[in-house]
Amino acid sequence: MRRIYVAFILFFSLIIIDKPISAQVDSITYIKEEVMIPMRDGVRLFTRIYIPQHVKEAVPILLMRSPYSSWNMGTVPPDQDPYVKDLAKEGYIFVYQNIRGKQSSEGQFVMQRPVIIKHDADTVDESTDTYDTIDWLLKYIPHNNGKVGQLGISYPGWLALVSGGYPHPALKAVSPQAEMGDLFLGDDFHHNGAFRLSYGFEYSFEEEAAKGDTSFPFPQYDLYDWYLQLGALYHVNEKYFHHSIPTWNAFVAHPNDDAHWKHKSPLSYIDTPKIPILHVGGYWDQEDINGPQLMYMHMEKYDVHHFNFICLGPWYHGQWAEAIADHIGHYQMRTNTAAYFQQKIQKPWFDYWLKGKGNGNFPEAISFQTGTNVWKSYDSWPPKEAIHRRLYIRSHHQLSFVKPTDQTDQAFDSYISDPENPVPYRSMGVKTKCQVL
Ligand code: PG9
Repeated sequence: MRRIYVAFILFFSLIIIDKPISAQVDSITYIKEEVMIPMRDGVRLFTRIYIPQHVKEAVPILLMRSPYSSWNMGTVPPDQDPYVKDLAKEGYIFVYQNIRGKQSSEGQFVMQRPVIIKHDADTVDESTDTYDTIDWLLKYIPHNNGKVGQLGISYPGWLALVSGGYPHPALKAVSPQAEMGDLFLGDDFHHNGAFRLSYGFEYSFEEEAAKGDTSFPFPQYDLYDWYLQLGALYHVNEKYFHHSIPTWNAFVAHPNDDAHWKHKSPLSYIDTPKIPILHVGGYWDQEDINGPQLMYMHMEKYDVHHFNFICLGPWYHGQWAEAIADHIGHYQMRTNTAAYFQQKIQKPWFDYWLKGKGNGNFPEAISFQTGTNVWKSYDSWPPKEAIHRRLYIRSHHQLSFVKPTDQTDQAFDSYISDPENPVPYRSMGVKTKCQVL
């Protein structure tokens, strides 16, 4: 009975949601469809699908799931998106889906909804939603080869991690990129327990104030000053959020590393790699520098099938998805590290597991060595040959491996930290876009 209902909705959705558009990729043309895919509890999720035309052989599906309106949502066709355009040349089917409660998807959004691990019941989590989505795709997308891969950056990276932890039988490989691992000790909302006020405030509002991405309507350009004027943290709920933002309420209720944060961390519900998994992270990712390495190290302890791999590069948050990543600030990489990642690491990974192309001899770890600016492969991470060395701050902005032996002015540097005269490190939008509350 449920099947008939599902099929009816799908047929209807395919017709009404969007007219197909096409995009040319070398010799492959893509048609876009937008559909609502029903989950086991009847909630329907907005899904954008790019189907290659005139491809003779059956092809795999690449799935990206996201809470956002644009990031990892295929707002540009895959052939024009640097992140996946090399894969598009292979004629993959690309599927982008908003998770429940976000954007045009139905249902209730829960920030990092914990995994419930019961695929037989009507209870849902992100792994069951992926499972149901894959079931649907295999059935309704023509010329798929029965194999699915999932990738994504940041929240979408965590979604790929969760799917890989409880995979549909057709899910053959995942690549969680900049996935969070521990929201109290190293990722996003806290760094080593220190609460990141502006990030926590703005991100929780952006995701939970409404279904769509929603910027907090700051009344002024200078946000440092706004946060100074805010005063004590209880003013947030008293003046602005009125207890309506669950993640903010959790920050207030759980200021310490208690059961709430342990339960939220994938360390508590992901262990053995069940399918091949490529963690990807950036050395200078201010949001999720911790997650990829933490989750790699954690899963490595259980890696009986040799499915666990890691790639680390000289990047800020998600920089490897761009067309060019050859510098960050003043540091010159002298080579396009994003293109290398996309062509030499990400593409062969999915080509092998989903299309059987290549020899599958992936190094356990591949990382970009800064300074020499070359990619290096290792058979363990951290590399067995790595040596821990201390680096000392010296006078005149110098660093040295030599430990200072005295307290002369050669031994240290100093600067004045003056909260009255701050150096703003970020701004929101432009002045003309600010609204007055
Ligand atoms: N770093 C963001 C995030 C991930 C997971 C939880 C909360 C925030 C993101 O960019 O998606």
